[in-house]
Amino acid sequence: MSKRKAPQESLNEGITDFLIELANYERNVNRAIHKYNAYRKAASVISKYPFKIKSGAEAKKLEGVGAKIAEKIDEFLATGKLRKLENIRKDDTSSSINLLTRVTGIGPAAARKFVEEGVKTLDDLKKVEHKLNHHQKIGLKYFEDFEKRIPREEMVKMQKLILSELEKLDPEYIGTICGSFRRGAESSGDIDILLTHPDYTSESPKMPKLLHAVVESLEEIGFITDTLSKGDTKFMGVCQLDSECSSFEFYHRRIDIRLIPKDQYYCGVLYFTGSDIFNKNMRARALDMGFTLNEYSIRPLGVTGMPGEPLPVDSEKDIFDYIEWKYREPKERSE
Ligand code: DCP
Ligand code: MG
Repeated sequence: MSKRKAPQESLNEGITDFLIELANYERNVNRAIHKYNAYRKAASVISKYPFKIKSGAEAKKLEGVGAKIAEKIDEFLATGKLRKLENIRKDDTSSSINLLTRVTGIGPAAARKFVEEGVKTLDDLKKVEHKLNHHQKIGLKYFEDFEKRIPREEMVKMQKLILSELEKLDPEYIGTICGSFRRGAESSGDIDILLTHPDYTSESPKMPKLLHAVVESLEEIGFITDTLSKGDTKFMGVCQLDSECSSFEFYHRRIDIRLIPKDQYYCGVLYFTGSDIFNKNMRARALDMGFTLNEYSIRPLGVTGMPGEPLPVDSEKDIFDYIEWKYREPKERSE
């Protein structure tokens, strides 16, 4: 999961920008995840609205924009700013917490704790490096790199390299680069790889070797440079393309690799392709049609509301078919 989201471009960028800033404030400083979701949702519908918004009332007609957000839009349209945001930006504690949560490995709770101890800047963090765990140390070391979006061209290079390593190790591996890249984004925040193998299913014993062999070979060729965490089914780390053939030094990038049983693979691919808003809508549709859908499986709901056994899934399309939705290409899954 990447921490930096692509800025939304739209006719109403001023509005969507302030909504996203408020969303981050609610999540990082107040740990109010519902408010965070509400602001994100409003920003998302407004970013798709094809007209320049002229009043809060106009925006309020959109789903997900309520009275309070409409009021803020009116204030912003009238004055070009928002008192609430001005105050938040002025508030030393809030802005320090916001900054520290940009370091991977530091969540809202850890950020608050650091700030309460007087650790408020990246320089402060460097001074208390002994208090950071391994993940946080790496997050601090590559702070600038991880803030940079990855151009699609570079994503394509990394895809080629990763898939060719898989092929060399065992042609039966199936790998998919998911996330915004799969949706066709011009830039991505990180690399999300899903991995499976026909020998590995949810009935078979765990097969961590399948994951570790891939990680080790990517380390050997110098592509994976650091490990944040490595379990039986999930690797989180850092990678960097070789700069040998170009004068340009590539940035370090965040990479996650997940090993998924074959029978759960396409529910995983669907989930990790996103977008998160599309996923929410698809889960809601599944519920309406009497199914429960998550990153592992789709299961029918019985009359009592108890989920039954997972349904067989051999492609993403199978999942769309169960809920009687027309298949949507990844590019068409922004919401
Ligand atoms: N996801 C989700 N709900 C979450 C987090 C993630 O449904 N709360 C899914 C949808 C995302 C995918 O996982 O598309 C990958 O998460 P990222 O945070 O990496 O999101 P993207 O890849 O879409 O964007 P970015 O380009 O910023 O990495
Ligand atoms: Mg991503």
